[in-house]
Amino acid sequence: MDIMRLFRSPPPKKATVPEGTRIYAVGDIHGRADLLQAMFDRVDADLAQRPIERPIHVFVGDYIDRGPRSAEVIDLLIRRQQTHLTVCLKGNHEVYLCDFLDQPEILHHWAHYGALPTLLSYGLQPSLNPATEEQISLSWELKRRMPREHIAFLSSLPLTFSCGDYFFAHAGVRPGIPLEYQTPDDLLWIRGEFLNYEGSFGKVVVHGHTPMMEAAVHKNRINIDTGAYATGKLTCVVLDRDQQVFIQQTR
Ligand SMILES: [Mn+2]
Repeated sequence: MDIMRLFRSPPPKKATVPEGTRIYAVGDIHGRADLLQAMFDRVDADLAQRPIERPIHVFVGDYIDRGPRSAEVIDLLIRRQQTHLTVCLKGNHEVYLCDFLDQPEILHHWAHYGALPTLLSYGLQPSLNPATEEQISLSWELKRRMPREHIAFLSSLPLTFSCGDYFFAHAGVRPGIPLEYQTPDDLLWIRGEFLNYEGSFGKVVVHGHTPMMEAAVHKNRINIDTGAYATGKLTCVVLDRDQQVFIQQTR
């Protein structure tokens, strides 16, 4: 008898979500309210065509910056939450915006990450390279102009979500560390160590943060960031039982 046969692992089980649940997970939006609205229409059409008991929307963060309509994206997400079961995760860009309200000096860093279009979307008029005094007045002015519900929304975003065999986080996770012990820094910022790792993370990680021309399905992770602000392509992965289907909205 072949003793090794006893130890041979069974064929890998496909990742699933619980029966009756369907997840619509959307990648980095970055101020593209036009693509987000069009994506909602596509999701609504899909739900009308094949209804399901428990549809869950998951957004993997980076709602603002770079693209032109950040404030409007936040509005759309807040409104969507009122009518749909929705999980909005925090992205590294949302951290910058929250921090800026108390620490005007971080604009120095945030500006390199596409902050100026976000400030413009709230009706501010930053110069191209704001010095200390202007940073302080922009921070005050933003606090004055931002709707209360936007501040509440941004400061309450969770870092992770888990459903069935899937785990959702903005950037990814650090290999070798259990999912429940991941640090905010890794969940929001990690790239290389996560992207290059081919082993199991315990669940299939659905993430954004690192833009690709096409969504990428790997054994251990799915990247749904298709660089909407630059490519005009917003991606949603639909997870239903063991199926993974993509909706791509381009403009
Ligand atoms: Mn991003």
